[in-house]
Amino acid sequence: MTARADKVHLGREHLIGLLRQMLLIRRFEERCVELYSAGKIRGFLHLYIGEEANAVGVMQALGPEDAIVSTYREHGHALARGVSARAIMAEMYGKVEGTSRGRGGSMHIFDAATRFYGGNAIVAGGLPLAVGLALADKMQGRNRVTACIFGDGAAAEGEFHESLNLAALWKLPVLFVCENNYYAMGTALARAQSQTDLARHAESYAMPAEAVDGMDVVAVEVAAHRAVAAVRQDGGPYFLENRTYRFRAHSMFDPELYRGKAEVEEWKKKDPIPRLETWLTEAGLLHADDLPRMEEAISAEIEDAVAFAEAGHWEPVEDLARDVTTPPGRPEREAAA
Ligand SMILES: Cc1ncc(C[n+]2csc(CCOP(=O)(O)OP(=O)(O)O)c2C)c(N)n1
Ligand SMILES: [Mg+2]
Repeated sequence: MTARADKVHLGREHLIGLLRQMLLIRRFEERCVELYSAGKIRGFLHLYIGEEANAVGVMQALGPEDAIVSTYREHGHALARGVSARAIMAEMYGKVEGTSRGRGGSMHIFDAATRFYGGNAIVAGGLPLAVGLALADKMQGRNRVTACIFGDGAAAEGEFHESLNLAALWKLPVLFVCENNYYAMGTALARAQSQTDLARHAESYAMPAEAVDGMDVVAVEVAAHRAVAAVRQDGGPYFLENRTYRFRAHSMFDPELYRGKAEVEEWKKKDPIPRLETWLTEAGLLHADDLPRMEEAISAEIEDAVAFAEAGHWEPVEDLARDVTTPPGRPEREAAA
C-alpha cells in the first residue's frame, strides 16, 4: 500500500470521497447484474468490479476541461468522471433518456458535458481518437489533457503502436492509461504478448512511463497527478500501466475456464475497497457509522437511477433510422432495406 505520507497529504475528506466513489461503482454494477438477470439490461455487459481504484484514482488528476476516452468496460470511468448515474442506467436500459439516447447501451456511454468520449467497443480503437483530440487541442493552443484508458489486450494491436508513436513524435498531451488486468477475454497476457512488462512499450517511443499498483487508489491518484503534471509541463504524452484484476468474468457470457478460482481469490485479497477502508479505520479516520451511512446514500442514488431508467421511454420505431447515414449515390430506400 502507498506510504502513509501520501494518504495524510490527501486528507480525510478526500480519502473518504475516494472510498465513496469506489463503492458507488461497485454497488452500481452489482445492481446491473441483478437487472441483467431480470432482463432489464440486455446485450453486452462488461463489469469493472475489482478495478475501481483505477477509474477513481485517475479522474482525481483531471480537470473539467480535460477529455477521457475509454473502452467498453467504462461504467466506472463514467461514474468517476461525474456522468450522471441516472443517464448511465437509462443507457443500460436502452432508453431515450440515456447518455446516447439508448442507442449504444453499456459499451457506448458518451457524455459531451463531461468530455467523456466513450465507450468504444473496438479494442485499441480509442487510442487514435485520443491522439486526434490531443492534436486538435495542441493545434488550437488549448492547455488540455486527454486521458486514454484501454486494456492490456490493446497493446497487441497495431493502433496502439501507431498512436504511441505519433503522440510522442508530435508531443501531444495524451495520458495513456493501460489497465492491465492480465487477460484479454480468455487469453492470458503471457500467452498472447512477448513483452508482458507493458510500460516498457513506451520506452520504444521515448515516452515517460511507470507501472502502478492498480489495486491501490492512492497509488493511482499520486501517479496520475505526477503524470498529468508532466504532460501539462512538457506538452508530450505519458504512459501509466496500472496493474489490476477483474474479479468477475470478461462479460456476462463467459464460463471463465481459463483461470483458476485460487488465482481470483488471491487477487481479492488486494480488493481496493476493503484495503482503503481498513487503512482509514486503523488510522482513526473512518468512524463506526460512516460506512453504513455511505452505503445508504449510495443505495438511494442507485435506486433513484433505476427508477429514472424504468420511467424512461423507448425511441419511437419511426425514429430508429434517424442518424443513419446514407452513403452518397445510394438510394435511401435501398440503404434502409
Ligand atoms: C479489434 C478488436 N478485436 C477483437 C475484439 C473482441 N474483443 C472484445 S474484448 C476483447 C479483449 C480485450 O482485452 P483487454 O484489452 O485486456 O481489455 P479487458 O476486457 O481486459 O478490460 C476482445 C479481443 C474487439 N472488440 N475488437
Ligand atoms: Mg485485459
